[in-house]
Amino acid sequence: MPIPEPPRFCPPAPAGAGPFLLSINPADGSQAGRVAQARAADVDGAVAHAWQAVRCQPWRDLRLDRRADVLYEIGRLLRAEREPLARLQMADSGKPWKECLHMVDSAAGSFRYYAAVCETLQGEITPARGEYFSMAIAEPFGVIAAITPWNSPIMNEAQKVAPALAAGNAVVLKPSEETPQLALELLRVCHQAGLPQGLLQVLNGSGEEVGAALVRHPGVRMLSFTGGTETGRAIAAVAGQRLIPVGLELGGKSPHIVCADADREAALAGVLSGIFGSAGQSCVAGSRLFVERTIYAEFVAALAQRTRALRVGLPDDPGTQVGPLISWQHRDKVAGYVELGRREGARVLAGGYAPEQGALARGAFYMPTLLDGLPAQARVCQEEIFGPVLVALPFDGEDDLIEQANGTAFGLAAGIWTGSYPRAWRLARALEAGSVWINTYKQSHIATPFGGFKDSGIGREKGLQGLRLYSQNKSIYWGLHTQPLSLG
Ligand code: TXE
Repeated sequence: MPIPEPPRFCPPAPAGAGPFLLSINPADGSQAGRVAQARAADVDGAVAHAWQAVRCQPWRDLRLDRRADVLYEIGRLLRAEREPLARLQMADSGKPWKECLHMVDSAAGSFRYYAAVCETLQGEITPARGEYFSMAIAEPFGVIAAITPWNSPIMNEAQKVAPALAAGNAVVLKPSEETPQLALELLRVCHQAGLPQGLLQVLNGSGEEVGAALVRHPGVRMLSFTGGTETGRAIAAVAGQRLIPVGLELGGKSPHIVCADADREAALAGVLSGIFGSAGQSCVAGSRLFVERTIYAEFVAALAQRTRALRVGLPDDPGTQVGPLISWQHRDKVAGYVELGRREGARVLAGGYAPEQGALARGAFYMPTLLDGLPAQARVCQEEIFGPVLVALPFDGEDDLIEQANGTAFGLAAGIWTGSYPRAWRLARALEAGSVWINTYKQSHIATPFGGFKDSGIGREKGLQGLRLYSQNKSIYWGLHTQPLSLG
């Protein structure tokens, strides 16, 4: 049965057509673009169309090497368009140029990786207990919903769309309203690469309206969400009611640990990049610094000096190390946390203000900030700020360290700097975190699973587990009986 053209919720709106969503460049307040806005009523059509694509297209039953061909081609096209895509990304999100290039490369890498996984994935033959042949194979859910945040556009989308398609699903994708443009580009590239129409739908709209309608839609069989913990909790509650699986990548307040025997220079550089990369708008940002008390004063003084020396600048300036935050509203939230820290008794060792002079005054910038003097239970040490704010705390010995480091609701990531292998191993095993970095930080690649303990999420993206997230097992028994089945 031929399937109709997908409903056109997604292309950029012609000038003045509305309703549309504006994307504002947080570096200077200019308009980065505008896109057609979906409403809750559009969710029905998108889900129905996705099911139509699942049922009528051979995608699910396509030979896996052919499915992989399309995914490889998406990766190749993304890579070929890396500069224009990175430029759009820079305008949408305000991220510095190099980070934008990295996001596109990472998206391309996700498609390439899941093409390879798709092509090589095997089912299992299970040891039979009778006259039959038994096996376990992976099947897609059908239509899944992917909801993404603003902090890593195209990279986050690819991390969900690539494995979900590789597993044979259709995807209805709702990107963040703050960064609506890259998902549309991904859709265009997917079609250009030969992905059958309808298998990927993009709905740009608000979370409260479109996101919530998508999550509740009875045609959606699995939910994949990256974003704030409270939104994740609300989505998980709906998934619980509906008894559908959910993958959640949520927030963090990751401990970054420096032991007295660490290589000081390496640790300083690691701590700086661990928190101030992406202006702190990273779920794995090392936002709580624990330094062994014997070197605390010296280390924190050196860190404050280097924090003050960081180059905060416009995203397209090659010398920029820290760009703007995503929006002025978000900057106010970050500044509010620093004020709260001050009221709670923090010493502000670096930053603690928004620049008010020159070109930066036009953007949503906030200076890299280092606080200390707070108890580990202070709100600033417990809640995810998602900005360039680091809180430093001393520790005495491993027991004290583990108690403090594990003493939050989160469990996404942790970093350890030490010269002792046994100590690194003990700490890595004791920390409640989905990823632990030893003498490095924020390394990540598509082949290694990623996700959180505790309030940082459910399930793992990336790697082989990232494909299984979008598949359900089917066990098949094939009778080889020489005698009819008996009741006894
Ligand atoms: O995230 P939200 P926001 C954290 C960070 C940040 C806070 C809020 O601390 O300050 O979350 O950021 C959609 N049903 N992180 O407001 O609200 C929404 O439209 C369905 C951590 O941007 O979680 C967007 O597409 N969908 C983080 C996506 O969910 C809903 C990344 C994320 O939005 C919805 C971003 C609803 N009821 C923020 N409400 C990380 N872990 O990487 C919103 N959405």
